[in-house]
Amino acid sequence: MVFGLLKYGLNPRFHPKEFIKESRDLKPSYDVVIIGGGGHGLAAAYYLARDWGITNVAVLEKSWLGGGNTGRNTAIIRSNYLTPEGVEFYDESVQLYKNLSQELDYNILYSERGHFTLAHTDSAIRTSRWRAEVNKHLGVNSEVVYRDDLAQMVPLLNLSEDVRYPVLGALYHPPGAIARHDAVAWGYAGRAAELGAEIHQNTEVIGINVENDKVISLETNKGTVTCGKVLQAVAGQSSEVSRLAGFDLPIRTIPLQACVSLPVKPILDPIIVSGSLHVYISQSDRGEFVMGGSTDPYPRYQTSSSLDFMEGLMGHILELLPFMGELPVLRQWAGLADMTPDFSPVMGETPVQNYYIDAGWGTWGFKATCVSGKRMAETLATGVTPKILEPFALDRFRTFDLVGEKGAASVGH
Ligand code: FAD
Ligand code: PYC
Repeated sequence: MVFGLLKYGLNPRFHPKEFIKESRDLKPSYDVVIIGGGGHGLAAAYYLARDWGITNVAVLEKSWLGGGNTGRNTAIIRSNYLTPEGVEFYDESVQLYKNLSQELDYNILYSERGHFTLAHTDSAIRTSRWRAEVNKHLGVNSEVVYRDDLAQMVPLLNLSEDVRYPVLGALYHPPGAIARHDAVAWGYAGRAAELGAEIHQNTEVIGINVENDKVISLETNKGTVTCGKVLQAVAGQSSEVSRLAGFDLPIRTIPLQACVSLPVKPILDPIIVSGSLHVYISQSDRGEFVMGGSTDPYPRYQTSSSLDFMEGLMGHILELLPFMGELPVLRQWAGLADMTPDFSPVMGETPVQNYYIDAGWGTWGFKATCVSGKRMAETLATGVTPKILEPFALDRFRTFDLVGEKGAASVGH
């Protein structure tokens, strides 16, 4: 190995394989332009090429691939939602995720851990039963477990009754998983580029030209690009970008913070969430404890971290897992969560013809990367909204046909 490193490291004629084929100049025109090089935009580019043979595609990313929420999330993947529409949708993503490393030939470190949503009150137990029933009805593995089960299954959990909010039980979801989040973006980018899509980093969309209610071209910091269809997949900037196209979204953008501890040997296998305590925690394959809580208390476009958040989070984490008092926090960061009124995404057509959105991903969109990419690609390619996406149309806020998932969000927000 040492000799190999020296041989190749010092050899000027050895060029490592370029994993993501770099695109240089923008062409004047594309069949499809995707705004946003996060997991969702890159997955859509990949499925457009793989499933529909559409490769005259450009992904425009204003900074670097996965530098938005894709590289900032806590990587939890699950389908234990509350509504039948949500469960069916997220379950399709979980199924796609399971085989993604093989499919992309890129290790996304998918790791099935089991996911526990703790219940500290009778009403939380009732919601857990409700979710378990809806999940089972749709073939998703979830069940309610109680204190004796938890003592066996998560021995590190503090089950004392002498705390502010004793644990009564939990919704247990065995397929709950984590993955290496930026590898998901890189894997999709690599394969999409290999199939012919162009990926342009440092390329920001700054204007959208609409004529007779139809998108015609985009203004970027590198010039004008005409386009057949456009997919907007910009997560925390959704309202800003849709405004460039001339319409508003029912979204409030609120920072969501997270942090990791120093890495230690593996001691916590499952993912633990407490809605009442507003915390969630898992241990990554690197050994770091990955932790987060609620969104910040007010909307704004800032990704600064706060001591306030850290104090609140740690107060609750120490109650659940007292050994965490031994571990220093290593890093803290924030992303921008686009919150919809019903805690479900917005996908599909917009008031502007040929302009589609994939938005409203709040605190829940990483797990949906595969399904949204695949199904948005189908929508763009066929011009028809697939059945599985119909409940998530923008129009639902006019007809008040909401898909209420607040009770299944990771924590209360
Ligand atoms: P992004 O990855 O944000 O990509 C959008 C891209 O668009 C960005 O790279 C941005 O630079 C680019 N862009 C913006 N404007 C423009 C423009 N004008 N021109 C060109 N490019 C532009 N979800 C889960 O399912 N599980 C979790 O455990 C989880 N934890 C989270 C923890 C935190 C702290 C945060 C912040 C979010 C979490 N989420 C989680 C939510 C999840 O991260 C997002 O919903 C998801 O990553 C959205 O992916 P995306 O590809 O749509 O957006
Ligand atoms: O959707 O499971 C989730 C999640 C966990 C943390 C943030 N979102």
